[in-house]
Amino acid sequence: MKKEIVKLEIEGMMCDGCVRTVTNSLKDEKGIIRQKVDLEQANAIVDYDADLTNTEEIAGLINSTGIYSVKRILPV
Ligand SMILES: [Cu+2]
Repeated sequence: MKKEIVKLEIEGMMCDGCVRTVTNSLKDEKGIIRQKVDLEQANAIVDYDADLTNTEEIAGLINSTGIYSVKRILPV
């Protein structure tokens, strides 16, 4: 296990329901350890196991909602 943290800037979140949808897109997915989705900051901080996933895959989970899109992937 190789724990890393990434910040993803997300476009399209308008309310707590959006936060829930984004959270659910990440929760319990392969390699995701913890996710904190913030409406005000329009981002998600994700702890992940770099042995199991990567930042592109994590962004893909959010983009696959079809509603929200990741604008930037930043190291934390
Ligand atoms: Cu919403």
